[in-house]
Amino acid sequence: MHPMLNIAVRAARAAGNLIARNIGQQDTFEVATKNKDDLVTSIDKQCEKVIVDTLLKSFRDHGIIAEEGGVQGNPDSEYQWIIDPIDGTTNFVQGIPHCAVSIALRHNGKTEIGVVFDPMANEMFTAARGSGAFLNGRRIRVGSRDSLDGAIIGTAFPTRYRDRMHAYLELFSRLISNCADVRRMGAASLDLCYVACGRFDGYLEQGLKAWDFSAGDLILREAGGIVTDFMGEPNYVKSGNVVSGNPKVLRALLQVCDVQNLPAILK
Ligand code: 2AM
Ligand code: CA
Ligand code: CA
Ligand code: CA
Repeated sequence: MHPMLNIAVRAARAAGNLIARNIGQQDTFEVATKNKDDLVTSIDKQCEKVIVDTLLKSFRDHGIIAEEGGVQGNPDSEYQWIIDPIDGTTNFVQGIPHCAVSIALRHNGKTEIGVVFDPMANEMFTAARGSGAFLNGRRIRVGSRDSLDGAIIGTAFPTRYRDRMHAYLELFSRLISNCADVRRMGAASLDLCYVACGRFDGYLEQGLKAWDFSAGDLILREAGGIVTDFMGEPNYVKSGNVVSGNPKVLRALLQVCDVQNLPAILK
């Protein structure tokens, strides 16, 4: 295994143990609200610390961009780790066993390593660029569906950007009339991994941050998937607006998005 991937996996497991021991135990941790509906708990911070400590112990000169603690380590390094200590904090607080640790490594801006660990399912999704994607050490691939017929599509409401809700719901209405059904699971990193291993046929969500999608994005692309923004362009890295699937499902989802008539607010 890629030596840096190995250490990222170790960091993800350490944080995952903390998640598994505390999930839903609201009397054992503190919950604060960052901004409306965006929760952070003392366990998010503990998870982030164990990840950052593990990475910086091995890679003293690397930089860190983490959801809760922001920029740490060396901000000028070619190597930057992007960390979401608990993706799906709302699920974690509520005791809904669907959340993950997400760790990605960018080298000169390009994602080289991705790790997404679901401690409740004990599922470790990993990828190193050019070497394929794996679930608990077994190679994974996107599904083979060639249209939205029968397709299960992951999505989420744009709770970060409530002003987009109306436009999103119109798109959602077109989506649900064109596929078999949708799932709204609440952890973006796992949504991407579920497409990567064929559990979902596609996934779309608006307004993600780098720590939500960076690891899952690499895992999905290494599994044969494609990720674009709602226009079919690679600009999702900046906008955080993500549409994904195997190449055929992606094309069908972009048709549902209807680029020509896509409301400006969703671009
Ligand atoms: P988080 O738990 O790390 O904040 C759910 O659709 C996804 O969006 C999760 O990955 C979650 O990540 C994030 N999320 C959900 N609600 C959010 C909110 N109000 N503000 C910011 N991020 C949110
Ligand atoms: Ca959050
Ligand atoms: Ca997140
Ligand atoms: Ca988080």
